[in-house]
Amino acid sequence: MKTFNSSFNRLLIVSYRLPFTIQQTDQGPELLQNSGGLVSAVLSMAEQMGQNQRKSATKIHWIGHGDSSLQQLDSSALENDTFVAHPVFMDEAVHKGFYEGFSNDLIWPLFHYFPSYASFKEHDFDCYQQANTRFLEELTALVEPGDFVWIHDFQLMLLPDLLRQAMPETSIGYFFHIPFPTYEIIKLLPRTWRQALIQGVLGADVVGFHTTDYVQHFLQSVSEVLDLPIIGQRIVLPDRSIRVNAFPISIDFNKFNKSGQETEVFATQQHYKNLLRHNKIIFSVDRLDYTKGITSRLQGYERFLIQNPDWHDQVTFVMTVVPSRDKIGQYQELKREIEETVGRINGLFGTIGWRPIVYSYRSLTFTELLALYTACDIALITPIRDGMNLVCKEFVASRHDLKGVLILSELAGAAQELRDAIIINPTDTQEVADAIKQALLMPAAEQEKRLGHMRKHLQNHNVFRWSHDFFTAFNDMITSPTDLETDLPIQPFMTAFSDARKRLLLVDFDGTLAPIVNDPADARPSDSLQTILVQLAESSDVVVISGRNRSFLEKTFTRIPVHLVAEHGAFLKKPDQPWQRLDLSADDWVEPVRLTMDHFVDRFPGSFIEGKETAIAWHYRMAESEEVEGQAIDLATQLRRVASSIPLTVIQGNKVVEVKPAQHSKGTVAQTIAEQKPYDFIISIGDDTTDEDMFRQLPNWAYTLKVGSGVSFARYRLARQQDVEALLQRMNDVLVEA
Ligand code: GDG
Repeated sequence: MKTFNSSFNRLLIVSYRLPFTIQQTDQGPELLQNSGGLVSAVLSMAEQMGQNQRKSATKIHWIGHGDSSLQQLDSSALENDTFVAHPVFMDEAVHKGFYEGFSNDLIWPLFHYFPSYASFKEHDFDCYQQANTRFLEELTALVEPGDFVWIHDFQLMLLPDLLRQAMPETSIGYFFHIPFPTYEIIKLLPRTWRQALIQGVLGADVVGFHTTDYVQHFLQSVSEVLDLPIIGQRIVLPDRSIRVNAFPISIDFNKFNKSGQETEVFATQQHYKNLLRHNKIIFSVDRLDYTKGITSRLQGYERFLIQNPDWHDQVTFVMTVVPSRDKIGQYQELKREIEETVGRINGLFGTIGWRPIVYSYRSLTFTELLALYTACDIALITPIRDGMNLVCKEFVASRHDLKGVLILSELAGAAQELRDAIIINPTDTQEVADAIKQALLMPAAEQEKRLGHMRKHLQNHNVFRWSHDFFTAFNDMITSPTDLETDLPIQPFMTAFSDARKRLLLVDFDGTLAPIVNDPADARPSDSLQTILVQLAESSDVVVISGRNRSFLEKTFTRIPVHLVAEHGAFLKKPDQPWQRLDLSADDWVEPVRLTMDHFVDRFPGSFIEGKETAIAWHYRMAESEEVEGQAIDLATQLRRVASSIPLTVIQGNKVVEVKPAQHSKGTVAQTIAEQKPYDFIISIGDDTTDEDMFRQLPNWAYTLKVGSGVSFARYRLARQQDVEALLQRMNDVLVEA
């Protein structure tokens, strides 16, 4: 394994909950760290960072919400040899709206695909913003140059960007522990909220999710909500990019493997087995939550009992529900429903000597938990939705005896990894019933084989690997920033370019060779790009293919020996030759179109009409009205009606609506040029809708590249306009070196 670059100064973890308890000792209160997976992962990560944990300067700092009981404590009580806890205090009402409201009553149900449970309250969003800002205040007082800040979970989605704005140079990681749902769900959030949440996350340098599905959902939302270019798994901003990846969280395998063999665990396990008269044991443990599928699990078990009377009195379902949020109506209702169902099933099937379900509503000690993991014959894990689910991984790791069967819902993130479980859909009660029967009858050799595979996987993919992989991704990201954001396979592309005998470069102008500017008259390629074009033109046919008129292009490229195509293919000019007119259509359509456009100029100050020789365009980049984008669509629709009787094309471009004869397009002209010589290398680059004609009509072996975001026919993508220059520069360098 590659070791983590120790160039970071300190590690700062930010999560809603602080993983500590304060223990009263003779010396006063002491900070005791809990033994959760995240704490173990963080400790191992600190080791990778080469921190000397004995030196107070390099302790791990953990920032999390602090309840009022911590407020009275002296700061020395919030520190031990390894950690310094930084409680974030906030107004009780703000905390309620932030945590109970926006986090637990909106994001939690929505992101677990329970939209009908989601409550959309503006006040809660205000509190969420305020609470994230409170976390920021704590961080800004603490963060020093060279620190690494790792932010966790859905309560703090705004924090990465808040921190980025306040301290732009900070190294920020973000990990999301719950599912990231499809865009159809994200769309249910008010526009400004969804923008704020996604923008918020993008403050990080690396964003991690449990599964590739969640990664894909997130990337789609980024593209839909913020319209940003995505290259592979990188989201590209003008000045930096963000890496998005799947990092499936895991457990400390050795801890569970070892604990499963401890004497105390073994004794408790034997005790349980005796109590249950050596019946087969089915086990489940979950926090009380509607996402966990507890009632459908009970229904599946009931169906199994109905269909398999021979198993009555032979099997016991030990079901533990851990108390959670039971002051809230919805959770009380769920608890009532669970308890009613348990009562009904026990009443229906139970006998004096046999209770089909042993139900408890409490939390288990670690020893009890391990005893049940190792005592049971079946672990029945059936969430309706779960980001990952660690219980199933812990069960597998505890089974050093290679006995037992895991039944796992396909809707838990863990199902992507634990393929040797019996995978079920929790709402299909027949499938659950069948799975229980299959598990009870599974031969020992098969149990061994399945558990063996899963244990091997978890041994290799433990929680230390999880944090290590996250940091490796982070390190790669910051140590090798790229000046060229593209998914083009650079090496083979450059070889094809330098080996070619006849090369053709077809390049759009606005948004491709020149950045988009407010006044179209001001657009020009940078001086360095002009030099590159001059050099490339020595070895290749370079064609600037634009919607601009002849005079603008001629003036802009006076001293550069490139071919010029004006007005989307209406005119062509070879270097040192006069213009050729390719468009021969009549222009009697122009006046009615101009009249329609005139109304829009009147309505939107700042917009104007550009009359070309063969086309007419309405530009509205400088119109400030909010409704202009919608009105541009209306104009295009009206013009299409006019165009239906004459062969015209209406183009909706970047802040422009343009009408031109349908006879020619960038596609027809690109095709004509490409066929004029025996080219063995063709590249075409463009950013706008009109460039799509070019991408579509060139031979399929041509390299077609779309600049920026949006769907495209192009085979590859360049993220930003500045990447065009970077690519052309590299192409030029290859020829110089050859
Ligand atoms: C989020 C995501 C994702 C449970 N009951 C008892 C007990 N536990 C321990 C288990 C396990 C942990 O709690 C539960 O882990 P989960 O993975 O199920 O869920 P969360 O941590 O609540 O939530 C989830 C996770 O983050 C990690 O990214 O997997 O999808 O929702 O470790 O052992 N421990 C003891 N007694 C109990 O009664 N001692």
